[in-house]
Parts: sequence; structure tokens; C-alpha cells
Amino acid sequence: MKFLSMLAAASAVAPAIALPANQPREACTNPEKRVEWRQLTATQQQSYIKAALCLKTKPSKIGTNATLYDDFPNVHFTLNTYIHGSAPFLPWHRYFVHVYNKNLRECGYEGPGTYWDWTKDTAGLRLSAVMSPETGFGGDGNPDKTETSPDGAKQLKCVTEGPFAGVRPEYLGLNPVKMVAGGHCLFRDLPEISEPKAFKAMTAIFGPDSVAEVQNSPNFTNYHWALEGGPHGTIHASLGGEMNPTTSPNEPLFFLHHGMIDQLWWQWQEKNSTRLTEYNGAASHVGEDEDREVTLDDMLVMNGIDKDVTVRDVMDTRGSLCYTY
Ligand SMILES: *[C@@H]1O[C@H](CO)[C@@H](O)[C@H](O)[C@H]1NC(C)=O
Ligand SMILES: *[C@@H]1O[C@H](CO)[C@@H](O)[C@H](O)[C@H]1NC(C)=O
Ligand SMILES: *[C@@H]1O[C@H](CO)[C@@H](O)[C@H](O)[C@H]1NC(C)=O
Ligand SMILES: [Cu+2]
Repeated sequence: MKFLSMLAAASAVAPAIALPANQPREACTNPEKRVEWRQLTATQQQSYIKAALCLKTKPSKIGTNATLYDDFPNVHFTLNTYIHGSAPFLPWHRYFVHVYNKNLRECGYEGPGTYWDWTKDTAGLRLSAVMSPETGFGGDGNPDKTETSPDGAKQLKCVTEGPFAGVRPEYLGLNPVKMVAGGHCLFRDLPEISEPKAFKAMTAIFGPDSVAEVQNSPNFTNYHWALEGGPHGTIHASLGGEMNPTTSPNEPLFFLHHGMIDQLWWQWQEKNSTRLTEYNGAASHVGEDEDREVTLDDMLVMNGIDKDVTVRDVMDTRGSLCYTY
């Protein structure tokens, strides 16, 4: 009785309608083709940005008093030990980006999914179209417009130009459950400005040669570690600001960055069809799942933003997710 009512309560938050397991490729007859940000039309870019801002006006789907925009950092924070430093990293973030795109569509975006190919931007991320205040998400934080972080530990350089000026994410850093009414300013602190030497070293890791080497990894375990610890982590560090703590989905560029990570995994999978089912390693990097070997039937949990699916459901993007690059 109790168990059943718990199930009912759970399904009220996230309808427990599983995607058809192993949906055949034939069901995806017209896959969406995701494109790099610079291949979107100016109208599509504006529409994407408008939809991302729209998420801040929609109620939470996970039962908090914050917004749908804030659900993404909340869930990412809460699942941290399971989605980073372990096998679920790639499939979980693949599904997370898919769910985000779905919510952008509910907010009016009609263009294709998109990603940011940062291998083109080793001269400086701030020079990239994605960081332009006109065709992108705005540039570095403003050193003359700072705010004390909710925990009092540092001064945040608020983004004051471009469409995200004035956006106030609710959660920051270590405890998203501890909300500070009114949140904090969206902030950035590009190391290429504050520590140009460190940035130079980072470009050697996310630049085209290094990424080509990562793409040559022979098996999933090897590949996943090379990608997550190398270019993936380095872009988080190269953007700094919101991208450092586990509430990093506060930063709208997070989703374009993870679109790129997903695009790379897709390219890697394209090289051999055996890679569409190649999945192994530990289920978590700490805690009770640390020593458990993953399986394709493991669940990818969305904590209520959307339904949970299995890893198998997302391994082939031409299945139920239905997109290519
Ligand atoms: C939202 O909930 C948190 C945690 O329960 C609470 O501290 C905060 O005051 C609430 N904020 C608003 C605007 O109701
Ligand atoms: C994956 O490749 C690496 C590097 O070649 C190798 O050391 C490792 O044993 C391989 N692991 C598996 C599970 O095949
Ligand atoms: C694909 O991978 C399998 C298993 O590792 C291997 O036997 C096969 O030779 C690979 N095929 C190609 C075209 O590389
Ligand atoms: Cu992440």
C-alpha cells in the first residue's frame, strides 16, 4: 500500500513511461542534424538565446520554488558523484543536453540542436562568436560590477553585456538546497584575461591536435577518461566563473560545451558500430556504487525534469533521441 502510493507520488513528478527499450533505428526516419553555433542563422541564434532566457520565467519541474532554468544546475549538482569521473559521464550528459533542448523547444525554439566547437577558438574564447554580445552569450564578467557570493567567500564578476546580463541563477556551488533569495548575478572570470600563461597551456589540451589524439582512443574506458579529464575539464577551467562549481549548468554555454563533447563521442562511435553498445567501467566515483560495474540497463536519472531512461536508450543517437551531427 505504502509502496504503491510512493510509486504514484513519484510518477506524478516524472511520468514513468519508459522509452521503448531498444527502439529500432527504423523508427527514427528523419533525425535532426545538430550544427555548430556558427552554422545557425542569426535568427536561429536569437531564437535559441530567447528560449534559454525563457526557462527563467517557467516554474520548476522538480518541485522547488526556483525556476526551470535552475532545475538544470540543481539536478546536475545533486547527481555529481555519479555523473562525473565514472562511466555514466557520457550517456548521462548526452541525455541531459537532449532534455535541455526539449525544454528550449517548449520555450519556442525551432532551430536545430547546436554545439560549440571550441577547437576553433584557441586564440581566445572571448573572441569566439559564442561569446559575442551580439551573436552569442556575451563575454567576460565585469571587474567593475561585482557581487559577494552567497557564502561570502568571493567577489563575483557579473556579466553586464549581452543577453544574459541581469540573469540571476538561484544556486551556487556547494549547496544548492541552501537558496539565497534573489540568487546571484551570472558571473564569468576568463583565465585568458587574468592568467594568460595558464590559458596558453589549456589551449594545448582543447586544441585540434590534442582532441584528434583523444579521438584515437581504442576503447570506451580509455576514451571516456581522455575526453572527460582532458578537453572537457579544460574548457570548464578555461571559462571559469559559473563553469567551475557543480552548479555549472547556470552558465548557458555549458550546454553548447556538452553538445561538443557529445558530438565528439558520436564521431568516435561512428568509427565502429561495436561502439554503439560499448559501455563499461565503474558506476560512480564515490560511495556504494564505486565498485559496481555498469550495464546498459542502468538508469539515467533526471530527478523529475523529465523521465528516466536507460543507458541503452541513448547509446545510438539514431534511436529514440533521433539526431545526428
Ligand atoms: C524557497 O525555498 C527555500 C528553501 O526551502 C527558502 O529558503 C526560500 O526562502 C524560498 N524562496 C522563496 C522566494 O520562496
Ligand atoms: C583500453 O585501451 C587501453 C590503451 O590501449 C588499454 O591499456 C586497456 O587495457 C584497454 N582496456 C580494455 C578494457 O580493453
Ligand atoms: C570494430 O571493433 C571490433 C571489436 O573491437 C574489431 O574486431 C573490428 O575489427 C573493428 N572494425 C573496424 C572496422 O575497425
Ligand atoms: Cu557535468
